[in-house]
Amino acid sequence: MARCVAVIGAPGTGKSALVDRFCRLEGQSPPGAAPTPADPRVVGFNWSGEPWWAIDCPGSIEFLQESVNALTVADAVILCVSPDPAQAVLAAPYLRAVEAAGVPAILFINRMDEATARVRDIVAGLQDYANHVICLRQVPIREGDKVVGAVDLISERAWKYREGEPSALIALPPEIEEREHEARVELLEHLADFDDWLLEQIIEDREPEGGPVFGIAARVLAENRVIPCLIGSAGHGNGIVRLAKALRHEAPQVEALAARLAEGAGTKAPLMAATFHARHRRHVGRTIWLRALAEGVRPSVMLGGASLGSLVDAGSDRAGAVSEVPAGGLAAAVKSDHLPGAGLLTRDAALPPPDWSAPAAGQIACILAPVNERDDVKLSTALARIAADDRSVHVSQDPETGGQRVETQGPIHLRCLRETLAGVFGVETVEQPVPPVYRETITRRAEVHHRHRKQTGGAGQFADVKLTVEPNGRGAGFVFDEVVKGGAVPRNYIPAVGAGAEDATARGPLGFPVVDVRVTLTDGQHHSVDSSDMAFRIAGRAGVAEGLAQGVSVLLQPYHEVRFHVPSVFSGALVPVVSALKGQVLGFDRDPEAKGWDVFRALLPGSALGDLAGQLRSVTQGVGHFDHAFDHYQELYGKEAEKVSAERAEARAAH
Ligand SMILES: Nc1nc2c(ncn2[C@@H]2O[C@H](COP(=O)(O)OP(=O)(O)OP(=O)(O)O)[C@@H](O)[C@H]2O)c(=O)[nH]1
Ligand SMILES: [Mg+2]
Repeated sequence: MARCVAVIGAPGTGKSALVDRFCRLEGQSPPGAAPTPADPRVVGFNWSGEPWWAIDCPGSIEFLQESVNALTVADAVILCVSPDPAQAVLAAPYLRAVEAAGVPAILFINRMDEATARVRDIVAGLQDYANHVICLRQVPIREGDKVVGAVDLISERAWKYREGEPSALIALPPEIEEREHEARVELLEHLADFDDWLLEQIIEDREPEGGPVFGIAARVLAENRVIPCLIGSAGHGNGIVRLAKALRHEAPQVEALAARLAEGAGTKAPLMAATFHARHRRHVGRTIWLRALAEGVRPSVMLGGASLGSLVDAGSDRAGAVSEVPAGGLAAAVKSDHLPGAGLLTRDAALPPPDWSAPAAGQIACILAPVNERDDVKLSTALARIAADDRSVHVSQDPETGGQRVETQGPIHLRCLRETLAGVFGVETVEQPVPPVYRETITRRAEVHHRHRKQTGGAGQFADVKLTVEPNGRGAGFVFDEVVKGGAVPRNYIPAVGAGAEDATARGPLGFPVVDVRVTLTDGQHHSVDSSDMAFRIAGRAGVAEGLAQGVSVLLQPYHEVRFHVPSVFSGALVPVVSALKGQVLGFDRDPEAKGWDVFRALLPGSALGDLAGQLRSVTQGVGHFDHAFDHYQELYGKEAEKVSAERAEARAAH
């Protein structure tokens, strides 16, 4: 039965080089690069008489969702890391995703040809970000500074690396015996935490044999108890066979994945398949990548509530049709628009993907407008289709401008999205900044008297109102009230005055919507023939507009509560970032959901959100992210306020 491994990790850690090596294990030539930086590369290969699939995920943190999606369909994951302990933090987002997913994971310290640090220090650096114990399974053999081979700590066999070829078995070099013994004891102790037999052997001071220990290692990985760590160099082809053997013996079969997914989804109906990627192409339409979790996935069967279209090879999706995907196999579906880009499929329904795979909040926002105005509808349709498949894109209508507000994970993600819009959907776009949502209010109470009277031809219009317009508490919004006595304004007209008052708050003297104002109708007059709802509404609006003009306006700027999710080592570095943006630090706590991470909370003015992703990434080596929610409005005075008001006036004059 085919098994599937997701290969994830920070950029340049050698994921693609490793997957190429897997292909070459049995002489297959590796396929070319993924079509775009946003796409995973899906590669099928054979190994020891068994079919395998590797999902070579993009490394950029902006496409982390692709790695997360791949975790939903993988039997095991290989997390590639650099041998530099200073870069351990770059693996933190991936360790976080792996632990949230509960998928068996193997760490692969790649680029050992460049390693200068001790392997135990590299592992210690990574351990800061993992709740699972990371178990070193090999120790390197060094000649001078150079790593020339490795010892397997279970079999206690030593291997000398050979350039681009399988390593040669050698006798255990005497100088490494002590280190080997120490590391082996540590490994066995970790494994013994999950195996009574092994614990007994250790207590009785017996040397356990390799065979049973390999069996324990396989079970412990399948049960997701520890994260084993292997070492090598994809670039030089070293340690690859050992890693591939670990996969072959230790990665669970697809039934384990199907059971885990079904339990998470709480479904009784058998899961037939899971989808993990979608791509739109001009003329071809939409292609969806899936993994069969059971037998019986073939064209025209019921899958996900409708008939499945055709299937093509998952690796070279231009190649021939596939008539059946065996359980565990991958394929790409075309003409199956009912399938979600990521989801779990029974025969009759498409269920949502697991909760732990939920997307991150958008990190940068802009408004996308079509270059050609006629493409308005086309743009919104295309954006809706893209966002349905890529959950890390968030599209909404901007309440201020009515335009298409698009939030992505960063500038490369946005560029890829715009290329898809242009190349696939034929919509060229321009990027516009999201205007900050300023508001205004008044600081002084005003009393106004407004009479609306019109005598044109037939029926006239008459309404007379006396109003107080006064500041309301911050955040209390707009309130309309009345204290009219003796029917001076008949009851049935009062709601019209209120509606008119509210109309007037749509735009205040500074040009922004008015909030936190209380309007009270105190008195007035009516006419038995000429008064109407309309007349009172007009009077209410004009009266409140006058009151606002007298009330001394101030600008209000929005403040958001921002939650930064960062490895704890960076929390201190956020303090100056928040101060420079005129924000206020609220505090930080350990993130209960991710080892080694903090949630750092701050209040920041809305105008700071635009550049926040860039600043956050520069102080967290690219790995931090944030989410935010509107918190409150706060007065803005002085030069800044003048600048905003002047810009608003200019914008209105231009329209
Ligand atoms: N020295 C050395 N270089 C390596 C090794 N593995 C990969 N490389 C090189 O590192 C660079 C990046 O390797 P890739 O395989 O493209 O890395 P990746 O993780 O797929 O990168 P992204 O897909 O961009 O995230 C390439 O130039 C590789 O040739 C290795 O073991 N040793
Ligand atoms: Mg790559």
